[in-house]
Amino acid sequence: MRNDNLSAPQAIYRKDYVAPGFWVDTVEMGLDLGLEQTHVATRMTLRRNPESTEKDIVLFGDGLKILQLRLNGANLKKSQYSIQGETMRIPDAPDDVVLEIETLIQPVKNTALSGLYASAGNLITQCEAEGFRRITWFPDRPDVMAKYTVLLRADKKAFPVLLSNGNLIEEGDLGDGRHYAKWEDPFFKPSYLFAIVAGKLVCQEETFRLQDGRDALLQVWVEPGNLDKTDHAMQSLKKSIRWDEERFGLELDLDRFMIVATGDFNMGAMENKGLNIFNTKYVLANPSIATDTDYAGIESVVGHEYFHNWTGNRVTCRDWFQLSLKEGLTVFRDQEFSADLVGTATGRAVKRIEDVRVLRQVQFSEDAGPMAHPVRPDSFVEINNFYTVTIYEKGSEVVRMYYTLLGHDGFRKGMDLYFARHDGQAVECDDFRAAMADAGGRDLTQFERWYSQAGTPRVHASAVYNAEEKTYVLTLAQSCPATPGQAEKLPFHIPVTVGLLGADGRDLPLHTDGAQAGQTSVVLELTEASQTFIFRDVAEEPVPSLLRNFSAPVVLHFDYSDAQLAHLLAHDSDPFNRWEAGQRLATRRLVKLTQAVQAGEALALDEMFLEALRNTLNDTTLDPAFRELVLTLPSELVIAEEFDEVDPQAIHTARQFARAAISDALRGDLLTAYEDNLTPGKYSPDAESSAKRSLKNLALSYLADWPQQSTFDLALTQFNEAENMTDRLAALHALVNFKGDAKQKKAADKALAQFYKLFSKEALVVDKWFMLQAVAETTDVAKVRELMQHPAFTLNNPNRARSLTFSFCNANPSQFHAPDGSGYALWAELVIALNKINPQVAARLARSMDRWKKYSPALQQKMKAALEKVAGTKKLSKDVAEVVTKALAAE
Ligand code: B3K
Ligand code: ZN
Repeated sequence: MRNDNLSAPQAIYRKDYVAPGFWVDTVEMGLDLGLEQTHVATRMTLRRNPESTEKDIVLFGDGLKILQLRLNGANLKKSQYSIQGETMRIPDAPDDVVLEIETLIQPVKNTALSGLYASAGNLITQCEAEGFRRITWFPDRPDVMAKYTVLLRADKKAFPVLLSNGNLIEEGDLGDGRHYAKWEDPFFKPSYLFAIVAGKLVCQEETFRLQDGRDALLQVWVEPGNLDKTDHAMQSLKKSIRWDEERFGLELDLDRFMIVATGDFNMGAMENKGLNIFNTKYVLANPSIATDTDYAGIESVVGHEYFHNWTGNRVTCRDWFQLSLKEGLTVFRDQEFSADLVGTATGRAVKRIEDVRVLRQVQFSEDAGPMAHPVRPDSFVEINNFYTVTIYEKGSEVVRMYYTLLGHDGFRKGMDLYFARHDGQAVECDDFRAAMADAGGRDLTQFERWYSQAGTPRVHASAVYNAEEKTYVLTLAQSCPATPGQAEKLPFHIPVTVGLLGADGRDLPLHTDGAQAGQTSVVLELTEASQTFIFRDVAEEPVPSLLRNFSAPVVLHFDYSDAQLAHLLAHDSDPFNRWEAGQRLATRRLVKLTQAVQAGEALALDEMFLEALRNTLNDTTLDPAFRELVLTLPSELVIAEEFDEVDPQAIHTARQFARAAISDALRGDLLTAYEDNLTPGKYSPDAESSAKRSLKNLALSYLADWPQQSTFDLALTQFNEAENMTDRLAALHALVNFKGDAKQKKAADKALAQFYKLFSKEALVVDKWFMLQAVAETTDVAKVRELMQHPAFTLNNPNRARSLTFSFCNANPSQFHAPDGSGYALWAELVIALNKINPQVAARLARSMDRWKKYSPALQQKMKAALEKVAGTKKLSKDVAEVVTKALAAE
């Protein structure tokens, strides 16, 4: 875990993969559970793998006290094995081995929240990626799949509930106030899917009839007091099970499926076989504490973890370089699940736009920075640093491209073939690609480059219309910027979905290779550096709608005029590109405004743009959620990507100016939108009412950007009268960011204090309270430091740490990048403090400095100093060391 020699964090390479020397068939574990101390006895049967070049038994362990080590019944002497770092080697073992190991661990001291740890007096595990080795010595690698039986013993009062993977086969009393439970998982699984939970928990449970007629017991376990917040998670679980049956023909393979919520968790959730463990953030909801976004997040994460049961658990990864095999595919599946649940075409588009926004904002930036890596990386120092937006979100885009290339039915055939071939195996990304290629009868050899080449490809489109010949000739050229360790890139296989719009805004019929009669969208396959596509019988000069539905994760350039973009925004039959046209119009203006701010020139927003926004806002035939997306300006981070040298304050000033100008020009329209989209009555998180709230609250936030007493009153009334968290939080946001007078400021502070008082017992709401302040325009470094002194703040809890400090460093750029470097100094202190507590969380925060080379020389110098300060810290975890070393190596 620790790495004192920063100059050379040890990387491991994909090319060095060697199959395990021994397979493990069965694992029996007995755990005597205690917070201070847990005793772990493991008995495993191993069998030599004759196909491996590895001859030793190789086990991994981290921070374990060994009490006993026996091989085939005899104690192993110190001379019979060696331990180096986390690796134990036992040479000269017979072909069939029974290993018995006893270890002692201390859950309360485990602040890294990996392995077995304590949370609110309960015991919880997190084993992915390499946490199992913090419980016992084991061949802790995903290609070693075994059957587990787990016996849990504990004090009845302290740990009335004892859970593990699979089925409960026995439970009973041990006397002395102790009891036991025995669990058996009938499926072979890798150690990273092992889980136990013990403690004071209560559950909501339900029997659910599966499509094949079996009944499954579904349970959602929470701390007492939270039982009234489990309904939405349970509903989401049932929808997930049904959806996987219907869409992919995949059944739940267990009689029992459990979800457990914990407030101390490094990430969102974990797909342990039959015993999913979740961050409370993705389980607990009721209208007064959770927003529409929270409700949607719960549905999608519950789905995601459930879908892993097939894509991840039944078919798992050969090694961690293949992580996207399960993550990219499962993200694609959860995105489709959410889209299918909404059902409507615009509903799907709204979901698509939201997903692409995340991709562009975070993944494109990762792909352009020092941590850029392919979807299937070739090396890493710390695997936990590779649970990235590239593996997850870009990985999902790669899966979506198969879907685009093969079509709905073709993709399903590919999935069926993948499971037919690989159920019960640990495989590679190439195996998934082969299943898709074979099922679809397609050559997908070149498609492999999406897995091996990092960086975001650029596609330059240009077109010539020949009025006499009625041809439209579209040329697509691709390139990809260099990334660390990868200077040269070869052409990708890029599906580019294209349509052509006539002057009346309607789609023109397409006559081109591959297009059927009547088709108005066609998937062009760009495989060369440059390719030309000819459309015939094109009656008039069209406006091209390119990369419809964002058919590939690329940056597309086309020299659109403003008029063409306005035309697309008003008419494109592809809702994604309609939105995209609006974003292009906005980005153009925000870049110009930023330059004007820098040059000290007067700022203005043109009527044409305002008119386009006004028309969209007032078009009540459009889904309110879609209008909200069009009216939302590109974020400061997205605007920053347009510049070689980023000026965060100028971008902020420019964007704020644009917001105020829109507020001023569209005032009446915004008020109407506000009034028209009220959702009186009982709260429901359904798509229709949450869409209305999103537009209404966007209108409110715009209105508040052109400060008037009436708007302040509107926000205050909404805050006081809100019957759900979505409206209350949006109102508080408007109040806190209101550029008002002293009296209004006082009233806003009062609301903030009231909010805290009202919800001080709800950890997830207190997180929101910190976050709202972290991203407020006026929150500077000093204010963050003040908030860090608040009694409710702690770095020990990942959600709390993220709510204030991560939000500030990542989502308040104009304050974080204060010219005096105070934000960077704070960042360094935080990373160093977190490094001692929780390396995974520390390494995430360390990523805030990734793009330091994009700032002015003066800022760069200060950022470099902060990075060096962290890099020079003693006992730096390899998690943090990898991130800062790579950042410092950036050119
Ligand atoms: N597979 C887990 C992530 C584990 C992260 C380990 N550092 C959650 C998920 O992707 O579903
Ligand atoms: Zn996942």
